[in-house]
Amino acid sequence: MALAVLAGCATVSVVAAALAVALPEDGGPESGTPVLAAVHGVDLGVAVAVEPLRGDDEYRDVVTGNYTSVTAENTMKWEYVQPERGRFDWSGPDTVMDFAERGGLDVRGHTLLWHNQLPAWLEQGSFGPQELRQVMREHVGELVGRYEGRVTAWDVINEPFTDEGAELRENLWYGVLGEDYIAEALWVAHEADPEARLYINEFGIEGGGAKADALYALAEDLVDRGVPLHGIGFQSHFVHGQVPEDLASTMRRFTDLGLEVAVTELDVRVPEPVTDAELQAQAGEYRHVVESCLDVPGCVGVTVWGVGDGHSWIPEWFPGYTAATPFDEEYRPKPALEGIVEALSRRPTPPSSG
Ligand code: 9MR
Repeated sequence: MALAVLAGCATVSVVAAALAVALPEDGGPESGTPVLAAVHGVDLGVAVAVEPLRGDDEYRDVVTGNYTSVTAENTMKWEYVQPERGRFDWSGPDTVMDFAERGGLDVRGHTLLWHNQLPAWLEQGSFGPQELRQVMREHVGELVGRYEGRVTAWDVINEPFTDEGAELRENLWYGVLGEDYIAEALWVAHEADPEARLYINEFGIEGGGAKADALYALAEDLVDRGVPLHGIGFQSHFVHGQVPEDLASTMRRFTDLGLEVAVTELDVRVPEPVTDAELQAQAGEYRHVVESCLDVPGCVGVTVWGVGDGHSWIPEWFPGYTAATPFDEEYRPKPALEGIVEALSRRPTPPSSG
């Protein structure tokens, strides 16, 4: 997005220019968050699902009115894109791409190599290294190549470490190809779209600790070897009351390696029953996460995981928790949105002070 050139500019004239750039022709955004994000040169993104993008006007309006980028929540995952070997289904990914391009939104591609949401033929197949390498090349080449030049960043590697630990996860790729599956996939994605920013996306690293240290060591090694790794995604699936204070310092470790970082899947789940006081406190947590990103010059954006509480993965995966996103089930803005606005309303940092 051309808005990146606005990063860090503090003068009134540049803010006015940002307003001119970012305001859609059909009227101003409800909350002004796209304009505010543009002033800081960051993306404010949201994960989207295909069905409501096709059939729910309100859903679409929340996205275009409040966000500057989208991530496909599920439809670019392997099980949907290549449900049978050699048969690619582009209907879902094309819906997301077309919607984004019509609305002038950036797209984050999610995700290429992961241990979840694999089609049965792949998960249950038995592949030797040569064939699995070929399967990986075909899939990554087809998917990344189809949208070459249209996807800002790809989560090439998703959740490479074990849930709690600092060991590489023994997924399909690791089991057959060994640790270097990570570098290989990054190279293949880079060949398919040399402009796309290529990420490792992980959870449980946001506040530092052994897993963050292990990811740092991996990233440092890849950078030293000249592998095309450009960014680290901080998924940021938080529990209310447990959002790490020192998010910015963890991000800075990675930007000091010359990488960019992004908050890629932010939500803050609250135990039921949810009180107004908790929603107010949650607003402070959303504010803190966005402020942390703005505090780090190499942080390029924050993506929220779900357009509203009615489209969030949380109630299904964490029974007893809810209210994790900035809009409620009726798409009414919640205090969390105000938290984001407050964070983005501060004066942009001039680039020289970064
Ligand atoms: O939000 C996604 C949910 O709809 C799916 O059922 C789930 C399947 O594993 O994946 C969710 O998205 C995940 C993302 O792709 C990777 N990081 C964790 C997210 C939440 O599980």
